[in-house]
Order: sequence, then structure tokens, then C-alpha cells
Amino acid sequence: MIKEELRRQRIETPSWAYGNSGTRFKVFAQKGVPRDPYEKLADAAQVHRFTGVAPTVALHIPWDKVDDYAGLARHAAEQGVRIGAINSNVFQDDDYMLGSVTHPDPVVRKKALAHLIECVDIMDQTGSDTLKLWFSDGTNYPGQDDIRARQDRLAEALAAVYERLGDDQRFLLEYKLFEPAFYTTDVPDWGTAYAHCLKLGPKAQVVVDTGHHAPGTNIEFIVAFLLREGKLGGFDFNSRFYADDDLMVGAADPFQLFRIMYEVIRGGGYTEDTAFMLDQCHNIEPKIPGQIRSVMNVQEATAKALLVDREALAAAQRAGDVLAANAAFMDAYNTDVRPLLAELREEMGLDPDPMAAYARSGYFDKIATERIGGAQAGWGA
Ligand code: RM4
Ligand code: MN
Repeated sequence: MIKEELRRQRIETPSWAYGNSGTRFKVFAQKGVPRDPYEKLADAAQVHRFTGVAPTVALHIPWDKVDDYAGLARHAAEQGVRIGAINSNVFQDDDYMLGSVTHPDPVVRKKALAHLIECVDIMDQTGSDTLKLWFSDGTNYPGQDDIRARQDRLAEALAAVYERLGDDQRFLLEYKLFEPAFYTTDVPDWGTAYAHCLKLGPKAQVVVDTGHHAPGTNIEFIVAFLLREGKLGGFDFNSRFYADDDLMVGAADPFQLFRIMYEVIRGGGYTEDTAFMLDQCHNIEPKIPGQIRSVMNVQEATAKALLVDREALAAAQRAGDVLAANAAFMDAYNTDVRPLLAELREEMGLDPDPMAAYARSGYFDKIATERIGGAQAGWGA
């Protein structure tokens, strides 16, 4: 039953999506933006309230640093959400100019590793079971550092973090082809991430950020491959037109999102073991509705992927009927699934139109009036 499958979908929203963001040119301040992690969780709870499928929120440390993490987890529960993945940050300190865990200086490497271990401590305190590791490490100029030695340093740090993980915890290693490093990046692609994870064991998996590939990369192939090897830990969903644009998922290329979700379902990855996370920034659009729209986009792509007639597709594939196989795919993609999702929401006791329901709720006016004074959360804070 497609509706049953959709009802159990879980999409995680990122705390940083609720704060101010922008580009290196300008960060635009918006009204009502949270001033601390508690207010970010309150906003995330609105997304869950209107969609019913976004019960967890990813934190970013140190952006979401608090004195009492158990208290933060309790606050989340009071709002009706839970703490999801803990995202580490070893890219915003002066010490990290030449790298973090791959830095040539062992003192800096030690500091970076201590932060990663601190993130596991926070997982223990918040009940989070997932650590997300993204490294901006790399070099800008040929000869700047030893490519091979940097891999050794990376492996050493990953092994130490792996060792520290509890039985029910895992880490997801994220790759990205370039930026901020422009010549070499130490984890530039899924193959590098996969090789490191494979060596470590089952608690190390790869996370696919859909914005972290070269243009034209076939992401669904990567998804199919990693799932087949039991190494797909989850997604950081977003859209890109050029590089790591962090736009709303399903906005730039809903067909790609459908193809990815099809491979997830085909490969048995439509389970709670795969984390469907958003990693986005809403630079010019309002943040809570931006997240609601994104969640709906993932739901729509999933519904279409579930609609693929897999028997007809398999028969066409066996028969070598290229056009029939492609038609089976396209028929599903071209189906308007919005009525089905509206029906499902009503069955779940939700408003069939989450965007309109949020707009009517008055929540935005409330936060715009209440959240006066203090420093708004934003990139790097
Ligand atoms: C990185 C990467 C991480 C995210 C940060 C904010 O490019 O995508 O997942 O935590 O940005
Ligand atoms: Mn990401």
C-alpha cells in the first residue's frame, strides 16, 4: 500500500536551515529568526506539526552549543521533536586554515579529533545515534602538502572516532568534490568515503549530499551501488544548479530526486537505517515554509517512485524492451501524486495543504513579534 509506505517516511530537518544564511557576498537577516538552538527546535517542530513526517532535527556543533544537552533534548521532546544527527564542524577555526584531521601539524589534528569525540559525547547526552562528518580539508596548490600522508592522517582520525562510537551509534562520512579547497580535497568523492568506511566496519557509512558532485554525475548510480554494499547511511538532500547551492530539494531537478528515490526503494533502502536529511539554506525565502516545501518535495518524489510498476518494468527489462521499460518509469514520474498525499494527510489528522495551514497558523507573526532583540542565529553562530 503506497499510502502506508508514505505514512512511515521520516525526513530530518537541519537546525541551520532556520537561521540566517547567504553567500560570501551577503547574509540577509529575516524577521523572526531563532536566536538560539531552543528557538530553532521550536521552528523545526512547526515543520513536523504540519507535515507529520519530520520528527527529528539535526544539530551542528558548535553552532548549536548549549550547556545542558540533556535539557536541549528534553526541550525538543516538549516541542514534539527529537534530536537527529550531530554534525561536526572542523572548518571554522583559524587553526584549520591548512586542514583539520589532515593538517600537517599534529597539534591541530589533535584539536580536531577532540572536537569529533566531543560530538560523540553530545550524541550520548542527546540520544542521537548518528554523527555526520564533513571535512573541508584539502589543498589549494600542487605540492602544498603530501596527498598520501593526508589520507593516512584522515584514516587515523576516523579510526579513533570509530573506536569511540557506542554499540548503537554510527558515523556517516560525507564527501564533496571541491570547496573550500580548490586543488585537492581529502574526501572528494563517494569512492574515497566508501574505501575509508569499508576498512572501519559496519558503523561507518557514506552520506550522499546531493549538491556535492560534479555536474552531470549520475547520483542514482552511486545510491544503487552503496546500497548494494550496505554502505549508504543516508542523504543530505538539497538542489543545485551550479555547485553546492543548498537550494530546496526537488526545486532544481525533481526528476533526479525521483530517480534517486526509485533506487533507494529498489535497493531496500527505504527503511529507518537510511537517514533522509535536508541540508539546505534559505537565503531569500522564508525558512519554515522553505522546509515544509522541501519535505513535501521529498514526499512527492517518493510517492512517484513507489508508483513505479516494478513487475511491468522487470518484464520489459527482461524482454529487452527499452521503450516499455522507460515508459514504466515515466508513467510513474508523470503521475500527479498531490491528491494522494493530500488524502494521506487527512487520514493522518493533518491539513491536506501544509503550506496554507502554516500560513494561516499565525506562527510567523508570533515569532516576528516575540523575537526582538538578541543576536539572530546565522552562518557560523
Ligand atoms: C557542508 C556539508 C555539511 C554541512 C555544512 C553546513 O558543505 O554539506 O553537511 O553540515 O556544509
Ligand atoms: Mn551536507
